[in-house]
Amino acid sequence: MKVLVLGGDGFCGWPCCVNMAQAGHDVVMVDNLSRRKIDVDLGVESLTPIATVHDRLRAWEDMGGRAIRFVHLDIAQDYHLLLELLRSERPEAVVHFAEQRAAPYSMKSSTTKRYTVDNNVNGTHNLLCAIVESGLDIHIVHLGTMGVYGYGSHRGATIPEGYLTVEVPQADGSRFREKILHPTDPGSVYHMTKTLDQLLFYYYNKNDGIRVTDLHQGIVWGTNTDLTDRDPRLVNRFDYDGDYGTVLNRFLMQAAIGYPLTVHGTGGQTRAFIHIRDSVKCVELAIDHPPISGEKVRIYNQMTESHKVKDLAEKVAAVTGAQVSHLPNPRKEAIENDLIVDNRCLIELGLKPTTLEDGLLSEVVDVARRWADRCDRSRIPCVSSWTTTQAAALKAVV
Ligand code: NAD
Ligand code: USQ
Repeated sequence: MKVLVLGGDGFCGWPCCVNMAQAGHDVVMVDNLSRRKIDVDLGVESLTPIATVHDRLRAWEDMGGRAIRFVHLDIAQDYHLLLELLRSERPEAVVHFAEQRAAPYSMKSSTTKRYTVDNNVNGTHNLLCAIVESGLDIHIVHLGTMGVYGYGSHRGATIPEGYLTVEVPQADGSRFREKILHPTDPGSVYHMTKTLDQLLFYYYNKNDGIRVTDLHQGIVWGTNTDLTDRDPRLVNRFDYDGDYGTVLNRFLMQAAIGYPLTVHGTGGQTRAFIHIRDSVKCVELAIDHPPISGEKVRIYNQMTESHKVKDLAEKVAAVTGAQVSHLPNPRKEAIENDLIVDNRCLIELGLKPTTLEDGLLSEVVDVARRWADRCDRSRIPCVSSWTTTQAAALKAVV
């Protein structure tokens, strides 16, 4: 199958590109390399040393991998080039990873808020518009987020896979039942862009019959897959800094360098997690099982387990002997929440989850400890605050 991977140079996209090429697909990687540029702007680097995009692709071919072509293109800005690319390549599927994905980065300033909205919403809308204009029947597989459902209390209710069945009371006392998109409750400007993506998919699916699978993914942890582990030039990125590092990978790296684990507030925040290997597998499953013509947007909850942040810190501390610290929370978020998630669809399609128990120790030893000397400790603190209230609380402890 011909597959375009938008954002294929990123943390989730790169292992997906090689996995699809290995599976025999004809892969075209599209990226504007903005993530690498943001590293330069922020003055940070991936903990793992990552090769340039061209060296990565050459290394993959040197090792006998099926060639992956690279197209340098900004999907949010270069609409006509994107349309031309669709017309010339005629892909059967487009996997869409190409968004600014860090919540703290999206909350840094009015500039990063506006960039995140412009980039993410325009990029998704350009893709939908270009597919309609091309007249091609292309399946979009989009990487959405569990965060669209929100992290307030769900009062013990299980979060369904995208759609909620509601009963609507009528004036005459009768009721009717309807399946609606689950209400959204974003917790950052970044998460808000994902809720807007959802509406764009809903509309273009209803109006133009565009086939979409929206993968509501939890926090991805881990670094490499079996394929990106095969050569140092294929190694995947590992973000640990206060803007782009996600909680579990940050804890693993902090444990490896003897830095007290940075729990925000009480650590009562519950979040959903998935290992990078499983993330890659889920995208493969989504591509192999496209929606049929006329089907509404298919939504899968792409996560394998939920944990409270403080429990994760304790697990990592138990394995490594790390200290745990509780810091003022730079985010405006519930201090405690429940999170029960229905994830049956991907399990039924064949996903076999990698659990924390399977992977934690090897991730600390093989990756975080190995590259510990590349860590810039001054970039660990999370300094991007959600409002002036959180900024003042952060300042009070400096
Ligand atoms: P990433 O930043 O590592 O990768 C995104 C890639 O997209 C980068 O290579 C970047 O250069 C590219 N890109 C961004 N805007 C672009 C544009 N306008 N045109 C072309 N390329 C562009 O992020 P990631 O962690 O790989 O995340 C990929 C997707 O998965 C994102 O949409 C993110 O929201 C979603 N997701 C990630 C996680 C996670 O924990 N990493 C969890 C849930 C969902
Ligand atoms: N947290 C800490 N200590 C840290 C870092 C984070 O306690 O050092 C806490 C945060 O306050 C938050 C939780 O951990 O309560 C998760 O933070 P995170 O940075 O790991 O994840 P988040 O901001 O939600 O974003 C990440 C990805 C994003 C993806 C999302 C999936 O960056 O692209 O969409 O996970 S989800 O969380 O399911 O919405």
